[in-house]
Amino acid sequence: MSQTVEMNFDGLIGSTHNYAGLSQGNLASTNNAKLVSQPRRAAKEGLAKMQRLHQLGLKQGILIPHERPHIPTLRQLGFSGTDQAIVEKAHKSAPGLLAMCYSASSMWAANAATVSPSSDTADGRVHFTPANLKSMFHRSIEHKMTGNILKAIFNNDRYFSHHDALSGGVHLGDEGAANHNRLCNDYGEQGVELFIFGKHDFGPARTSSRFPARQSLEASTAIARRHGLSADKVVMASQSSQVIDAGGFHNDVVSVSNKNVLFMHELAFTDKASLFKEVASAFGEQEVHFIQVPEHKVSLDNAIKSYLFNSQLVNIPGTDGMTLILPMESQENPSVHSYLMDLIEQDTPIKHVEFVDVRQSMRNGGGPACLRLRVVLNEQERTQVNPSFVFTDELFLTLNTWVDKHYRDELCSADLADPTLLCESRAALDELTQIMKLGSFYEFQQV
Ligand code: SUG
Repeated sequence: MSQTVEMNFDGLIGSTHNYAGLSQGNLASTNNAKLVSQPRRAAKEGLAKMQRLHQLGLKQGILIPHERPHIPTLRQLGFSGTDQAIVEKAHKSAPGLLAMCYSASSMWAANAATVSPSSDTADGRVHFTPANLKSMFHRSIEHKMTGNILKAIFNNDRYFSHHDALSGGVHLGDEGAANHNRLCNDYGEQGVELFIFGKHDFGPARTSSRFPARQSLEASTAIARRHGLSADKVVMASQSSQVIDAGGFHNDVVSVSNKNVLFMHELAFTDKASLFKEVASAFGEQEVHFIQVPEHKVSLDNAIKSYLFNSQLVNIPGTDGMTLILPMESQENPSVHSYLMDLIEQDTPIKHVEFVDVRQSMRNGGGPACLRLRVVLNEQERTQVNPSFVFTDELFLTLNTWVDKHYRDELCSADLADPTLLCESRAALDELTQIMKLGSFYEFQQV
């Protein structure tokens, strides 16, 4: 039995979780703009998902929320005075900007970074590139803190290599692991890294463009290069414009992989035939399974509404076959549910389904897979992971109590004007750094 496993690091949902309608092309985000959010419930749903996967015997970790509202961004954009005064002034003159600085969007850990396991990289270290997330302002302010968190968790240069987010002006948009799948026979063996892009920076423009494409080919190529991946083990595939224009703003809304399985909607990629050929050739002798969901069984529309593919495809220890961990919305969608019931009876590696409730995140377009960052680690590398970020039953209880103490039941857009929300958010994070034994980690603690 291989001792190399996939560890999932989930984003702990921050206390300012709200619906601001910030992401054009993400239908849930725009359709639910200004809805009243429930931060306490959101954080507890996220913790319950982590606890479930932990109970199932999977290795689970946690990423901490970023400080929000992010006052340094507002200061940089010309607001001055006390932190409370800045919130009040920004609310009056630039409420949209304030909402962006309040977003708890770092919860979607699949967008935190691209990670290449040590068995794929030239120097035998695990490589991390935080995503620059430059296509959405509210997300573009995440990468520095994300990098700091990853360095705090994987704090040993001998095993881990941390890159800065890609720069490149308006070019090189990178959204991290949400557009990255890895196929392998066994986690510990060299795998094929599949990067999916929605646009060319320095090539032909997209022909149709109802919604923006976020990931560029040039960004994906740069990451493959910096991570030292072998050229014959990298596949670049184009996400179909039809998917992006239907609301599939990241590839993890239309495909998910685990080991030698790629589970996907039949319309997910621009050129499926080439993709299959390239992956099979990079994969070598071994078998690779492409499980395609046909449009006549589950329409793209239903796939995007239900987040069928934004699921975690996992191997649960002691269970034969793979398990799909799906959002409740997939259980409630008749065509998706009936497809799933049929799927597990077929001759494919997917044998089980399980549904989790992450509705608060779903309303902003974030399903189970968005909430997690996959990090493949061998036994030695796991000994180097900062234990504060490893999920345990005890941490589950501690964080539930912490959420109960600090999070509001509800938040509406008018609440963002209330400077006491800033104080509450900081009090929560201050205590969190004590729980996680991080010292003065956040910028507000360092002034
Ligand atoms: O970037 N939503 C996120 C959802 C990210 C989902 N991640 C993956 N598919 N991997 C986004 O669009 C909405 C925030 C708001 O509207 O308040 C938001 O940022």
